[in-house]
Amino acid sequence: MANQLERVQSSIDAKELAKFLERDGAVVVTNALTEHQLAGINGELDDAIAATAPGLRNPTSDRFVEFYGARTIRLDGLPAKSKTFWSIMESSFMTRVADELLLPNCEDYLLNTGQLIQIGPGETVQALHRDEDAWSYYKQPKPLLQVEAMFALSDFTVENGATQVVPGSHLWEPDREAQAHEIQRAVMEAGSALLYLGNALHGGGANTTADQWRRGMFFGFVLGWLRTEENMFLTVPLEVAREMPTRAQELLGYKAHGGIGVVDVGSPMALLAG
Ligand SMILES: O=C(O)CCC(=O)C(=O)O
Ligand SMILES: [Fe+2]
Repeated sequence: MANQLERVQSSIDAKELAKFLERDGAVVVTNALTEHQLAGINGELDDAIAATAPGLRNPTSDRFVEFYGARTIRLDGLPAKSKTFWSIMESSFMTRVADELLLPNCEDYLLNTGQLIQIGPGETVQALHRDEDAWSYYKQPKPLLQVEAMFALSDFTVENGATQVVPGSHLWEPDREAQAHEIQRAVMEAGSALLYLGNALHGGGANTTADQWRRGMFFGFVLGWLRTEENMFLTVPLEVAREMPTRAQELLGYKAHGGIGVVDVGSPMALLAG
C-alpha cells in the first residue's frame, strides 16, 4: 500500500519531525506560519507579484521553460522583498529540523531558496523530480544535501495545483518511476507547509481552475559547502543584508564554511559591519 502523507503540528519535537522525514521523505506541517506572518508576507509581496509576468525571463536552459511553467509566477530574493521572511527564515521547526538532518554533514547550512511560486489557471502538471538533482554531478552514495519546504500562502487544493509528492520515494532507486496510486497531494490550508527531503519525488500540481492562483513559498536549506540554487549575494543587496539579524545574515552565506566562501581570505561578516 502506498504511504500516506502524515500531518503534524509545527510545535512537534525536532527529533520526532526528523523521524517522520527519514521514514516518509515528506510531511505536512500545520500552523507553520502564524497568522501575523502569513498576512505580513502576503501583503509585502502583493505588489511585486502583480508586477511580475508568468514564465521565465532568462532561462539557463530550454528545459527549464516547461519545468518552471509558462503560467507560473516566480520571484526570488524574498529576504530582500519581505521583512517577514526574516522571521520565517529562523522559523523554529525549519532550523531545528535542519540542525537534526544537515548538521551531521556540515558546519552550518545555508538558505538555498527564498522563492515565491504562484501557479496560475491553466498551468500544467510539473514533472516529478528530486530537488537534489540540481547537484546531479554528485553521484550516489551521497549524504542528504537538502531540506526544503513548500509553504502554502493561499489554500492548496487539488484543483488549484497542490504539490504532488511521493512518500517513501526518498528511499527508492533513482530510476524507479512513481505509479499514480503512489502520488499524494499536499492539500493544506494557508499557513501550513509541505516539508520534504531533497531526495523525495515531488512537483507542482496542475491548476485546473479558471480563476484561482495557488500561492506558495519554496524555502529550504542545503549543506553549507554546496553552491546554493539561488545566488543570495545578488538577489539580496548588501545594504539589505546589513539590516538583517545576524543569524539571517549567516544563513544567506555571510558566514564562511571553514575556508569556503571567504572574503579577503577571512569572514564575510566583516563586510556587513562597514
Ligand atoms: O510549486 C510546487 O508545488 C512545487 C515546485 C517545485 O517543486 C520546484 O519548482 O522545484
Ligand atoms: Fe521541486
